[in-house]
Amino acid sequence: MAATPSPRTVPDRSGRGPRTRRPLLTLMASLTLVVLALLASACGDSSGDGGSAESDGGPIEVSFVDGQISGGTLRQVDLGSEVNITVTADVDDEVHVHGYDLFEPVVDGTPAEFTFTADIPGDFEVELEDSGRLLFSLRVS
Ligand SMILES: [Cu+2]
Repeated sequence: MAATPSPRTVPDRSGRGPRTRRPLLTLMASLTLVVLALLASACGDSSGDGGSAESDGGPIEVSFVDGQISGGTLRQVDLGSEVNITVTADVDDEVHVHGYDLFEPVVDGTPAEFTFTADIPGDFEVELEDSGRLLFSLRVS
C-alpha cells in the first residue's frame, strides 16, 4: 500500500483574514425568528395581543355567542392563585387552556368550567379548539 502524500495546500495569505462577524449575526437573527415562530404557532392562529389587561381576582367568564367573543382579550391572574374559568358558548366545542393543557367540552347550554392553580407563569391562549377561535389570553404573573 502506497500512501499518497496529500498535496500541501497553499496557506491562506489573502490579506488580513476573513471577517466572520456577519454569519454570527445572521445566525442569531434566525434563532430569534425560530423562537418567535415557535411561540406564536402553538396551535391555531393567535393574534389577540396587546389588548387591555383586566386583572381581577374573581372568576373569569367568557362567552362565545353568534361568533362573538365577550369577556376580554387578556385576563391577568396572580402566579399561584386559584383560577376559575367559565366559558359559555352556543356551539359544541372544546375549550383548551394552553400551557396547562386543560381541555373541557363546552355544549350549547352547558358551559365549560375550569378550576386550577396558576402555577406556570406566562401568557397562555385559551381557545375554542375545534373552531380555532382565541377566546382570550391568560396572563399568569
Ligand atoms: Cu388549542
